[in-house]
Amino acid sequence: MKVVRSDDHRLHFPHGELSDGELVRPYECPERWDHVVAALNAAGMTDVVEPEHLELDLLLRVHDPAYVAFLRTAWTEWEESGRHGDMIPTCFPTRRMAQHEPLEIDGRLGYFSFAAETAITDGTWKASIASAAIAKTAQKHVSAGESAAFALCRPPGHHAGLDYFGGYCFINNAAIAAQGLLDDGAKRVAVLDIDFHHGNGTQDIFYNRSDVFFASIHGDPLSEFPYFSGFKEETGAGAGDGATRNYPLLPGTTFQEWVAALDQALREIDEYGAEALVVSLGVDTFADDPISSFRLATEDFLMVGRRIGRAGLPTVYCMEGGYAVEEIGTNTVNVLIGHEDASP
Ligand code: SP5
Ligand code: ZN
Repeated sequence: MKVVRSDDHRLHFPHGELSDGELVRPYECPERWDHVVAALNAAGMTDVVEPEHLELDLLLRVHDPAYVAFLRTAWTEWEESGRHGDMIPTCFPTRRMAQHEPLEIDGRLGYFSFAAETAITDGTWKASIASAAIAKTAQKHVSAGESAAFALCRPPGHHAGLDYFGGYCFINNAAIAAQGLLDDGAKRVAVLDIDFHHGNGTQDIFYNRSDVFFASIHGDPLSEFPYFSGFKEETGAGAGDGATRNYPLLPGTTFQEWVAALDQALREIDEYGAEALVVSLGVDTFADDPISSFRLATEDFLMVGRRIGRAGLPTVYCMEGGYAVEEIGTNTVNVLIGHEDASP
């Protein structure tokens, strides 16, 4: 399968992440990418493609124009107002408060985000655009007839909503891929989100739409980030009623329990009649992940890919989370190898 990647991800690396009351080295770090590339090379998956240029208009297919404008100029505004540290939001609108977009950059920073663990830094916009271009390019190959492609996105995307960033995500790469599949002819597309965390951003973007089915398997939001979405009763609204499915699972979930949810999600994607699939591929479900609580083992990821491959749908894999840096490569590539083994 084609692998799309770019070195531009290195432009995004904030100095710290607010975690457990301290500013720590970000879990979402550039070495994650290096380990995935090393594992791809070791597995002989070397059909590498450079990303195409991304038309900014495409961002507006899945994000709000005011949010895109904010993200594009945020760092410049910050510097011009005399700040030099990373942009860490400190004040958020809560229930009933988000009525006016503030004029001042601190206010705008909080208005367009939902979590303070994610900072914007000098190269964040460029890296995020490059990451989205990677998803777009992988999608183009699949729309042109490839059975699968892997978008090695960094920063990840599935927590980025219509008009907000957070959870290490700025632009929703999986949403870009799903929209691209539709624009290039698919009538119905499914996004299967197997990252440990609920894909709140992807859900937000497609919640009212019937042309994208969204299914997410994740840590129960009552105890896991992003805390406020991913509950079972969230099933879509309006035209999208019934086109969202959430499988929250308890901390400590084993592969056997997890895979039962996967099989159910795949059945529902089949019943929906998806013509193409986007997989938000996070491997933070791994037992030794430092910020997550499921118990998948390295070998299990082979089985994950086989099951997805058996669905027989043209598939775009987008890299999301996974913070056990030493193992992220093998775990990710195992999914891709499993997929190739199984796909018809
Ligand atoms: C793409 C993705 O996987 N984003 C995840 C963002 C999670 N950010 C907040 C995590 C808080 C975890 N706190 C546990 C710290 C362990 N000492
Ligand atoms: Zn995650």
